[in-house]
Amino acid sequence: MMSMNAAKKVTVDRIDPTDWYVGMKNPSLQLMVYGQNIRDVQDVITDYPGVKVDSIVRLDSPNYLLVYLNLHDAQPGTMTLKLIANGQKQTAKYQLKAREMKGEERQGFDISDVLYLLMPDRFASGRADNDQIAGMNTYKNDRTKPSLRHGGDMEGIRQHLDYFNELGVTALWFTPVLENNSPDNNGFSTYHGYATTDYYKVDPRFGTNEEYRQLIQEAHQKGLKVVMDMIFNHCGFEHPWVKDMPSKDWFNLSDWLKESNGTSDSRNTSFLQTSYKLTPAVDPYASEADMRETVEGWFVSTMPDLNQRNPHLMRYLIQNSIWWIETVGIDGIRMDTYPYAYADAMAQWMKEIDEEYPNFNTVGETWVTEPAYTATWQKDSKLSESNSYLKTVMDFSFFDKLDQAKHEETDAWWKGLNRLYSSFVYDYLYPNPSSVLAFIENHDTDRFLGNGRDSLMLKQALALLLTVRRIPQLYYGTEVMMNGTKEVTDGNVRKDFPGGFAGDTHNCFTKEGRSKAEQGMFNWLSKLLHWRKGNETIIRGYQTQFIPYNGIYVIARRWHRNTVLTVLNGTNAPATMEVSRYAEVIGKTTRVQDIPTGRYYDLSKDLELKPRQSLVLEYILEE
Ligand SMILES: [Ca+2]
Ligand SMILES: [Ca+2]
Repeated sequence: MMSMNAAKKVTVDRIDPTDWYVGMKNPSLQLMVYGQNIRDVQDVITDYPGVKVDSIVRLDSPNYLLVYLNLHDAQPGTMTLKLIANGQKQTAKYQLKAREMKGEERQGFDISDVLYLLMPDRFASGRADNDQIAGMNTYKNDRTKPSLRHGGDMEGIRQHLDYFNELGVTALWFTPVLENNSPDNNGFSTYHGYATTDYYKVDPRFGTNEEYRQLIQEAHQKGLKVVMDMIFNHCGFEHPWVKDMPSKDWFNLSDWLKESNGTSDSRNTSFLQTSYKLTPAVDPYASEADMRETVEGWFVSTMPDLNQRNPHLMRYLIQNSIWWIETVGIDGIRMDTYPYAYADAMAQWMKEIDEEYPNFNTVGETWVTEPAYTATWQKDSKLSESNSYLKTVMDFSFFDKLDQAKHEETDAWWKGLNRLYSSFVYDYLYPNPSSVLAFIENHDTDRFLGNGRDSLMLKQALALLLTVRRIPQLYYGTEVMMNGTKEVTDGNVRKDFPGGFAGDTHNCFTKEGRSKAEQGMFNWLSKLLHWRKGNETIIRGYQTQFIPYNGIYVIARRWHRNTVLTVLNGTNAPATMEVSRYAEVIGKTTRVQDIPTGRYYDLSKDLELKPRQSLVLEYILEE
């Protein structure tokens, strides 16, 4: 045993953030210094002009030290920090960079955009040399196994940037790209990236931080925004914080974590899994027991739940999100499992992002199927006691109602498209309905088509999604009718994009490679997407909806006299649209064009619709 007085070896092994930026509105910077016995440091000194050491915070682990700096008057350059401990002096160099642009200049995604969600592992592989990375935890690349890695990467995405332009989407959202160095065994999959093991490093199987930065830069040159998926609720079991916990309250359930001795054994009786129920977060009658289970229970036993009430941890996470904005130039954030984290801490995060980047946007994953729940999470909601500052929430109600409607005939009251009509009624609850993100499928749901290929119903869903007062989000492959359900494995709704991988004989990146049905859907959708770009009626227009009648659901968007009329026959039989019923949005208009097909229709008489037909009619209202 070493005596208490003996000088222990002190090292500086790592500092997070890896570097930082001067000229931020908030001049404060937390450095998390990791190294052997670094807690023994008595003093931190720097003579770099404009930098002051505000405070030093010691945590429970001997190997962490937090140094809070104030960079108020600092210029870009490399500063030297001197850390004095046990009569020894350690020095660390730290780079302060100039910002590429002011925070106000960063423009987030909004209703004028269409997001395209893709999984980097499953979209396209541009390099084979990153499929196996030496020194990482055990994993396999095997494209025949839906739950293992398939080798997709940043370079694969980069090589197909023109494809997104051809399709007509304007923003890309990748599922998490940060390092997930968890072993691919015991049935635990890692390709999806939701178990972060390094908040400052892109997973090397996807590429380097520099490749990510270049990909975003090239996307910007092609008019495409990039949204980064982040997770503050939990990290991966292989994160260094798990084996050497910075402080006792770094994780929820940290006692269990210690008892389990770094192994994920959920049989331990003290383990608490989240109920996956988000109602306690908005329920005025919620019990503390339920609330605790929701927020402190772990998502799964391999993803330790972070305690965002620890202000030092939250500062680390807030800085991390700012660092990625500054370093790679993302245009938005999608926050995973938003309501599973502490609401006050998340609101503080959003408030700070809003102050630094007022035109940036973040969407929180708010997986509740009633608008009355979802709306409370949107910024400035009067329904909530405290402001979340979260600008964009996800409309799972739209997804859910559509999922039910697609199996039903639209009747005279509740069923079929009536469900969508009723869901939009609740828009009065949202402070800003134009900043609500809607989708028909994503990586966590069955594909819209299930195991079928019903293109008529898919067109109805897409026609609605792309014309209503929402930020639309597509999921990769919808445009070529990719299908699948989660029944056997999530991997079946996350299949490889055809043509993205070496040896693919089916190539959906080119017209020639697509089947007739795939090309038909691609064509129809891309016409709608290109038309939607910059369309003022869709971006700013008022929305008027009509109660479904004769099985037909009609929604109008109007901006001055410009009108877009979405007409959906929600039945499996022909139906007649009685034009006079819609006189207030049709007036004396006669000849109108259906955007995705280019066909003309005559509104001077009743419209005969085919089974499940969808029309997106655009015209200038004649009064
Ligand atoms: Ca690869
Ligand atoms: Ca949590």
